[in-house]
Amino acid sequence: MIDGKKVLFSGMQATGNLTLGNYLGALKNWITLSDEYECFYSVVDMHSITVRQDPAVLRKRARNLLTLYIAAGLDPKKNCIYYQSHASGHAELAWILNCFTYMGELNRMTQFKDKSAKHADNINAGLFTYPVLMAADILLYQADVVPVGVDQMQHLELTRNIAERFNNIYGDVFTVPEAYIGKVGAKIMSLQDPTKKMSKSDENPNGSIYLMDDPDTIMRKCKRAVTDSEACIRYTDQQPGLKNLIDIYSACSGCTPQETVKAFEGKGYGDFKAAVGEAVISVLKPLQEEFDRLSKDKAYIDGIIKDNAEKANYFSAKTLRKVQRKVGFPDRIR
Ligand code: ATP
Ligand code: LTN
Repeated sequence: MIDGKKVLFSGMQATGNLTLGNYLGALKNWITLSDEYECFYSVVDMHSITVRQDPAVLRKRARNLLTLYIAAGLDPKKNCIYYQSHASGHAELAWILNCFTYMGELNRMTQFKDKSAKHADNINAGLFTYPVLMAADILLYQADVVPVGVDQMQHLELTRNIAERFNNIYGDVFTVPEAYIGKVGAKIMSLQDPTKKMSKSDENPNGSIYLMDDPDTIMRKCKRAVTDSEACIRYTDQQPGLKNLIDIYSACSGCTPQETVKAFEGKGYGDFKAAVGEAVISVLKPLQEEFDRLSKDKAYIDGIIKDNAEKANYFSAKTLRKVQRKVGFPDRIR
């Protein structure tokens, strides 16, 4: 609890350009929840270097991502929007938690398996212990709730297990966090292969709608989305491409999938795809305009970065000192 409010933590990696999946699965829920909780939204740049990065590109992307959090509607005066690498407690707590995490647990993580298959020439220890750094992110702020897409559930379960293990040994040190998964949009699929999740690292750019895509590109991608030959608008697993478009439309226009199906009853796929395109454009256009405006205001963004790094360090140090004392590190002499 901070000032009587429960705490929320979430983060995104600054790798690649954000997709509509990232927005509907995560960012959009962050905004909905931000009034209710004391929120920490991190640009997790330390996680990004588990795969090789060009330093200049990473720096640029991290700043764009931080700006995008604000452009999407998160108030940086109320929410702590900051770079993970600016709060040294993340790395310090991650080290301690590494000593409370088993190799067997990390070996089971599907994201590790996927990423090591994808980056077979660089299976580094950081990629393996990635979930422990994520646990440290969350536990450092005593987060009650963590809004993420479905793909992060396994990491969140591990975080809960580590917290409970630590608490069983040392008493109630960590809040055990809950995942928050949105009702619609928790797993947006590729427009070209609806069995795969829409991902910023997909090689086929037509599978993903990027948050910075212009209206023509968005419309073209929606119209070319893979569907089926049933020619009937239904929300079923047997029509995964169409189901995904219904999810996208519903999440963008704020209705349920059932309402969407009803609204398009008897319509052809062509009409529906165009409506999906329009719905996506109407969500992304204001976001893009705000992003352009904020990007030009260097002093404002720099101020946010500085103030929020201080705030993150202030709150994270509290937990870190407590943990250090519990495990037996000597007190500091002041
Ligand atoms: P990468 O392709 O580089 O692994 P990613 O697109 O999966 O990246 P992350 O940075 O890992 O994105 O995810 C940021 C947030 O967006 C997480 O909460 C994740 O669960 C959510 N997310 C990512 N892709 C989707 C998707 N297709 N649908 C819904 N949520 C998603
Ligand atoms: N692993 C997440 C990003 C991430 C995160 C976090 C999300 C790192 N630390 C803490 C929620 C809470 C991902 O790949 N999407």
